[in-house]
Amino acid sequence: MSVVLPHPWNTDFEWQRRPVVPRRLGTAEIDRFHDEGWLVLDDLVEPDTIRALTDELDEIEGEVDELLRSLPDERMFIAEAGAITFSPHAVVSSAAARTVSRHPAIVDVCHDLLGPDVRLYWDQLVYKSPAKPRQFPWHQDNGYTFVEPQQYLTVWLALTDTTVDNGCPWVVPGCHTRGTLAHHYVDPLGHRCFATSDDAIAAPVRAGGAVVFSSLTPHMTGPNTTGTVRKAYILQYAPDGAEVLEGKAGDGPPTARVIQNDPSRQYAVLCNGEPVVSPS
Ligand SMILES: O=C(O)CCC(=O)C(=O)O
Repeated sequence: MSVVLPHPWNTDFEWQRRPVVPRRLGTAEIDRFHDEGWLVLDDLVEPDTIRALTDELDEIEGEVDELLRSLPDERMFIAEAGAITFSPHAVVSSAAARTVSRHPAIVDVCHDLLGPDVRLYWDQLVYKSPAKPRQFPWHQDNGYTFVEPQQYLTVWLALTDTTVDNGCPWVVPGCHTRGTLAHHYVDPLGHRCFATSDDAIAAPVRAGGAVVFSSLTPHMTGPNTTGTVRKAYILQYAPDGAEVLEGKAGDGPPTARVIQNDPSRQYAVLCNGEPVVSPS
């Protein structure tokens, strides 16, 4: 990996670790998350729940795929039919997605790794098709949209068994403590903080398990070289009060700060340490 500069808005980042009485994770797992920036959690969500979620997400993805196929080059930004499709905010239309976003095991992981007051910040399905195999390049989630606090949590929930061959995540451990790194757009693949890393670790996970990592953990997914679609549902959780910084990073300071509390999709899942059972 060549020298990677910090993102221009990342001037005084310090990794935060709060004391916690854990609900789901062991202390060794919590230590490992803070040291390395990621964990694989097997069997987080039950098979029936994954099946119900996948049925609803498949319908949403079908519409996205149809839309992409109607466009020139069958693509929009980094989404391309036959390669990789994204659909944000499934919780707005899918009851199964809303249920999973408040799944007790996931909320307990948020409690253990983020704190007592947490909102869903973002959710999206990401399906990787084998027709046009491609890498999704190395990036930090906070390299796409700059959120403060920079340190939030991504739960990459596998809907199908994911392997190196079908495009499971890879991570670089330990970089998260530097805060957000500078990213560059590589067309048509996406924003990238570096091209390769000698420290990369593959994180295969079975359906119902999740790769849980920091918004500051560099990760990528490899090409899907199998005969079937790899399906994931990504849930991102942030401390209550998190803001998106708007503006163009190279052009000076942010032009606006936008609080992330849209009640239709950025609802609280933990309030004063207690799970919130319905959107508020
Ligand atoms: O699931 C994938 O293939 C990559 C998705 C990803 O890393 C992201 O959306 O940040």
